[in-house]
Amino acid sequence: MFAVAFAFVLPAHAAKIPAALDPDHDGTIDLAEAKAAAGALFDKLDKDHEGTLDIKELQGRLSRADFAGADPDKDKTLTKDELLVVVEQRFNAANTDADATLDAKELNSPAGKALKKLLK
Ligand SMILES: [Ca+2]
Ligand SMILES: [Ca+2]
Ligand SMILES: [Ca+2]
Repeated sequence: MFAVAFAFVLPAHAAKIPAALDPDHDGTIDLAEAKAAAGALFDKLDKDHEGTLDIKELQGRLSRADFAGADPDKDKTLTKDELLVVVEQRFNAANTDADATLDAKELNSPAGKALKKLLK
């Protein structure tokens, strides 16, 4: 597991992290921040307040294939928990140094961009 968390390191390129994804302004995104952003987005997109999102409500944030993979119960909708699983998968895929946070460089990698697209 992670022995040390570099919580006090402020990268010079902190400005490249979208402010909405980094509420504590430490220049990195941790999983809690990514999940909080996803949760807020979910509530915003769930216009009929059913507690689920269909692929239309996601407005292109997930491809059909990714949507199908994120919907193990095949009911054609994602619950918040199902969406958060995808967020966590993309977060982990982007976090190549496994330090529990995404820095600007990781966020701008292909895996990081996939996460950003999902959280936009
Ligand atoms: Ca942060
Ligand atoms: Ca589902
Ligand atoms: Ca990292």
